[in-house]
Amino acid sequence: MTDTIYAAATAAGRAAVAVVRVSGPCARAAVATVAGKVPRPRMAALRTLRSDKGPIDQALVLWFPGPASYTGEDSAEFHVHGGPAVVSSLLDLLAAQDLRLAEPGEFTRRAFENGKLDLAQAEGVADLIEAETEAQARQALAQVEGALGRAHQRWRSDLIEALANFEAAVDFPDEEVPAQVADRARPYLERLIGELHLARADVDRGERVREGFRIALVGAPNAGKSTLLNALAGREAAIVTATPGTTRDVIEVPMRLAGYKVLLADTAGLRDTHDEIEAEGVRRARAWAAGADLRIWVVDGSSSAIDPPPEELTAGDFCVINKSDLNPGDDTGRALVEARALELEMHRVSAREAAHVGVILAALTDQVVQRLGGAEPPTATRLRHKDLLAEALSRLEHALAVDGSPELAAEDVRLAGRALDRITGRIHPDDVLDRVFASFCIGK
Ligand SMILES: Nc1nc2c(ncn2[C@@H]2O[C@H](COP(=O)(O)OP(=O)(O)O)[C@@H](O)[C@H]2O)c(=O)[nH]1
Ligand SMILES: [Mg+2]
Repeated sequence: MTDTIYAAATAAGRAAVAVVRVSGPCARAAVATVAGKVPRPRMAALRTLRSDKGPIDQALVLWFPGPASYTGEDSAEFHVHGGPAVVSSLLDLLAAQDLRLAEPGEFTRRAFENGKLDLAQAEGVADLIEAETEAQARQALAQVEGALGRAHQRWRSDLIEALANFEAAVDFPDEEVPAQVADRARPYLERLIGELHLARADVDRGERVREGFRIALVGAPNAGKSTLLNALAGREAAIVTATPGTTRDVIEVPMRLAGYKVLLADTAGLRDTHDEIEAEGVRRARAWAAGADLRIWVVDGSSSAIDPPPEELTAGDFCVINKSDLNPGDDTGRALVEARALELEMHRVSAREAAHVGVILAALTDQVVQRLGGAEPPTATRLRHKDLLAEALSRLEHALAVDGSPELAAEDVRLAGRALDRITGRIHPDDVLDRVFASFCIGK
């Protein structure tokens, strides 16, 4: 028989209310022992919780008989006063019965195993708990509501049509007809391949929304990168000095722009150096910049010797000519020409002027919204999804390519279907499940 599990669903510490949940075959007995009369299903009831030493608390008790519960099993919730002593007395009381403390994510894992949600929805639950920004929450909620599962249903019906045609071709006795029958699979495969390509491309957007859009400040020492970072972040996150080579580590500052999570990074000034520590800083700066979604090349507009643009820059990145409060240096014109050739978005500012910094902030916000926004949140949002989409795509493209052999094509389509099934967990290797649910907190 399955264990009955319990855990605090709310974070530890002092709070107005804490929620303790129980799920499994002994849930009803646990409620009866702790709270006396079991409340009517799904109706909150005020009960005094008691141990054999006396009353513990007055609590709201909810009883959810399975299968119409979150986990699909008999479950219950105790809403108690959120003091650490009350919560720990209740947990002790449950432990003294035949109940076991839940593993991280075990409630949701049971919900998955009882068919209450698919694996992508369970991942959405974890993302919703982690969500710090509106965009993250919107995307996670779409996933909890089964957006990926619905896409999977559509993909499956195309797969089944294609497979049926290949199999009919295999079974055809007449030598001439199979090719024509197999040809009927083609439009289904082509449509499916198109959709999977779109979904795979969208994973990058989904990942950025989840993990944060990465913006790197790069440029020569003393250009004003740290000053600009502090001004954009609205706090002194990085040290600013007149000594070139002050910033050595990558300093990441999380920000929120238009409801999206953004990571803004200050990096070591790019220059050749014999200082071992600074050289490592330059290496890290370049690596971070190369992996970023947007780079801001900061140039000291008062300098008479400006280094050529860093190699990591790509079209659409920003070029900020800084220190506009000082006289322009002899080299500024050349930097402008080079930036234009690279199709960078140009801004001439002083990082010390709040109004100028506001302009940069607005321009960055535009970029983030342009690149991450969209009418619909992305359906596939994780590397796990992307890998499986890529596997399905390569099978399907192979199926289209193996001309004249419906047997081989049918096998490819079947393997593609298996890859897609693993996205929603219709087929679920245990190690994948362990990994997905291990990222949860206890009590969810
Ligand atoms: N006049 C002027 N000085 C600036 C401006 N921005 C930064 N600085 C100064 O330039 C020096 C180097 O700035 P810092 O932010 O440490 O440059 P980093 O090496 O690129 O991080 C510091 O003394 C700053 O105060 C600006 O817009 N105008
Ligand atoms: Mg610096």
